Amino acid sequence: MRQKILFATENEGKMKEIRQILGDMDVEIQSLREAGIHGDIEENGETFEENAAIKAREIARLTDAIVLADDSGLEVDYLGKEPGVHSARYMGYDTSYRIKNQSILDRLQGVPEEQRTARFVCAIAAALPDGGLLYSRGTIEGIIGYEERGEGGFGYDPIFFLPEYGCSTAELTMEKKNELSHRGKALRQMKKMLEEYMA
Ligand code: ITT
Repeated sequence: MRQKILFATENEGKMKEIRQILGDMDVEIQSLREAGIHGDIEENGETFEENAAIKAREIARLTDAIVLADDSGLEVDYLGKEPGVHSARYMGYDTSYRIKNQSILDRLQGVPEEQRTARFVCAIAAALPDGGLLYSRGTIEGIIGYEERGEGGFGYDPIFFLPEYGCSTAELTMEKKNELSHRGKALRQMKKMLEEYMA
């Protein structure tokens, strides 16, 4: 039987990026929705790694599959690395990203470019059927822009600007974003570790 990987996320934006990178593995990849699992998990860890492990472990109790989870977020240096691990909860889970993004732009009003540095961070944890855990991490450095730009990606992408590319991550194709992004880097590392584990 083909090995199954369950990705413990309810974020459809993440799931699309994940499929593009892991899609060529010889495994079946399922989202929580596809597996019919609704995980209401308290992400109360203090680091991305802790939260990724909490999600992966919690869902692994419900399945025999390898369970992967991504915990990620935006660190804005001028805001003391907030929203960080609170990125999804910032101003409330259900608040639209138009409003969340505008709030960050407002809090950085008048702040010069050299102090607008920020990064996306992604930690991925894999809970293995033998009880083991694997971790990977990726980051991408950028600056907080001056307005929302682009329709691609999700979340904070429209305000995350890459000076060397002259655009926000919401203006990149998904292929290009995956090549450069925190999630792309963490997923490629994890893919290698899983291929070794399954060999
Ligand atoms: P799951 O826990 O179900 O995976 P979530 O959206 O709650 O979904 P996180 O707790 O990991 O996920 O929060 C990550 C948040 O960080 C996400 O909701 C975005 O606001 C932001 N984020 C992470 N990666 C991003 C990216 O590539 N582009 C834009 N925003 C991103």
